[in-house]
Amino acid sequence: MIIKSVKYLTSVVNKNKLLNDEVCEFAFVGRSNVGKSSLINNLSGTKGIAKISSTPGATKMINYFSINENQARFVDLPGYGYHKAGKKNQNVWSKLVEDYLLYSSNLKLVLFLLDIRHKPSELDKIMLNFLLQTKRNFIIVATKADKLSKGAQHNAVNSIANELNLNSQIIFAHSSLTSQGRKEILDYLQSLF
Ligand SMILES: Nc1nc2c(ncn2[C@@H]2O[C@H](COP(=O)(O)OP(=O)(O)OP(=O)(O)O)[C@@H](O)[C@H]2O)c(=O)[nH]1
Ligand SMILES: [Mg+2]
Repeated sequence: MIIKSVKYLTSVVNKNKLLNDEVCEFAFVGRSNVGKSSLINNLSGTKGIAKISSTPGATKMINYFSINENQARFVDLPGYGYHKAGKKNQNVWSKLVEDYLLYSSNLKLVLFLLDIRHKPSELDKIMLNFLLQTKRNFIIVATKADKLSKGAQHNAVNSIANELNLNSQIIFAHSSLTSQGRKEILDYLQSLF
């Protein structure tokens, strides 16, 4: 997929406001801080379109971005798994993410992000099962690949595949710093049209 333009469209906090038209959507799911907004910016080739924060839990709304004047949309979903000190169970799982995955009629593919350096958490596994239950199409993006050598990346991708019982073919190692994996992911998105 060649991205010529990306524009912020709107943000919603309620399932009744989900966009509902003919445009296909690619949604980004993963724990807080895993690199969802950075991946959107990197794929877009525009720095700073999606807000990046070093504070976990920064994205609390569903943010929609229009690609190539509505050829498709990127959907930045709130991250999960963030405990604010003293506020137990706050934001562990946003109902909004669940609602989007259950009810969006536009969703074509979920890009499910996992940090390449870490074993998937219990919440990651719950999310994976949720995606399998809802029968949503997904790929795994193993983020922050620049933090590992090429050899270590290969091992990490295989261990994520083993841990989650998935084919390593659907796991894309990616770095928002070096753009490693960007072309492969965009080619995959293109193949869905
Ligand atoms: N080294 C490296 N750092 C990254 C990469 N992607 C993201 N980061 C850093 O990880 C932190 C979180 O990135 P975000 O893109 O804001 O993460 P997010 O998943 O959108 O986080 P929430 O909106 O809180 O759910 C930031 O400090 C980024 O600079 C990457 O590919 N490589
Ligand atoms: Mg974000």
